[in-house]
Amino acid sequence: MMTPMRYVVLVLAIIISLHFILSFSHEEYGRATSITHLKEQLQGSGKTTYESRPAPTTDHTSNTERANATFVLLARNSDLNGIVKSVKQNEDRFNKEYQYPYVFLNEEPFSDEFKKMILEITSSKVEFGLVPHDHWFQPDWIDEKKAAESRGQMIKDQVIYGGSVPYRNMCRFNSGFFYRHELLAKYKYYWRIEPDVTFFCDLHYDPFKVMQDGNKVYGFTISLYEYPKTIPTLWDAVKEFIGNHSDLVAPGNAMSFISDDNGRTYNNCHFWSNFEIGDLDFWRGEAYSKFFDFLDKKGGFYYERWGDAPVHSIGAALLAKKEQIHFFNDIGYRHNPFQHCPQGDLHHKGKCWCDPTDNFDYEGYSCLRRYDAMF
Ligand SMILES: Nc1nc2c(ncn2[C@@H]2O[C@H](COP(=O)(O)OP(=O)(O)OP(=O)(O)O)[C@@H](O)[C@H]2O)c(=O)[nH]1
Ligand SMILES: [Mg+2]
Repeated sequence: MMTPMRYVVLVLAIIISLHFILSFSHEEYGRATSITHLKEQLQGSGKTTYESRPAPTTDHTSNTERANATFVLLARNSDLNGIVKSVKQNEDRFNKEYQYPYVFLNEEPFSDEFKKMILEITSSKVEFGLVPHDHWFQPDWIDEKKAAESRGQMIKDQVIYGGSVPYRNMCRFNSGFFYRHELLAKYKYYWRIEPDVTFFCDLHYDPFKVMQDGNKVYGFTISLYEYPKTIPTLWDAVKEFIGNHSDLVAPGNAMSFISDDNGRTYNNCHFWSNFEIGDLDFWRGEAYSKFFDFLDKKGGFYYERWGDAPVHSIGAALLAKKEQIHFFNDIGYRHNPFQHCPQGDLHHKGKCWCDPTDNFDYEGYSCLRRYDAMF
């Protein structure tokens, strides 16, 4: 006869044996029930800066086929409607096939509503990150009196966003900090997406693979002239940098895209950075890091209103070979008030829904001709 105590011991022994058998035979079970995992569950993940949803288990494409890449979206909670429009189109035109992950960044925590809406419209892995304070806000060493005077003058001169400090924080963050965020550390390529943009065409290939296979560092769809009033001393700073660091300037670079007199003056051409597909390692590398630090110390992000578009464009044009900058001609794209609408065969292939006659490529204010002329 077995006493009740013996029953309890027997049942416990069976449960423990089953646990060990399952731990060895089923990797997922072992991971889920490991002491470390249970400890993490009790304590939280230990990361205070972000929350995330893991990659889907029904991944259509194997990791070996995909590039090491992510979408990056900097946004405020109030940008939710515009962000949802952009992400939904990105999913429909491209990403539902590939399921590349998303990283959302904000200097304030994302609201539950924001996170819920995003998770509704993609089944990809999504991470929500907080921008570290020092990567966002105006540094203490900036002379606020001087900065305020400049903002006042720009308001008088009706410079767009001329009076805005948050806009300047955003431009500086995008110029020199986004690629250092811990959530991006594991990725090599990124695709920047903004609120309220339009993707017109179906993409039948993986642009990240184009970057990877062609050793590209920067991809664009629209290029145009910067407002000179936002960057009065930027080119002087760039020339000083080139003078001090000629070794960092790439041979065969794209100087002729940004200067018509071999570097004496800036022609204000830049790639429109609200769309970017780029190599994070290029921004994180020695040449661009030194370039950004040098510009940052000049204070022009606050004393003027240097944008991330000219800063990225000049950096890519000078510190990479011109062939490493790629025009994504078949990506139909709009960020108000301009759009790139693929022409002819490309329009047909992508089943694009933009009006081919509404195309910025060779309008007077576009810089695409200068890009074409390099090749
Ligand atoms: N978290 C956060 N994101 C911002 C802030 N300002 C701008 N952004 C984001 O930064 C990107 C660029 O800002 P936009 O306001 O679109 O700037 P823009 O493209 O020059 O101007 P628009 O013509 O208004 O689109 C977008 O992804 C915005 O959502 C801010 O203060 N905080
Ligand atoms: Mg925008």
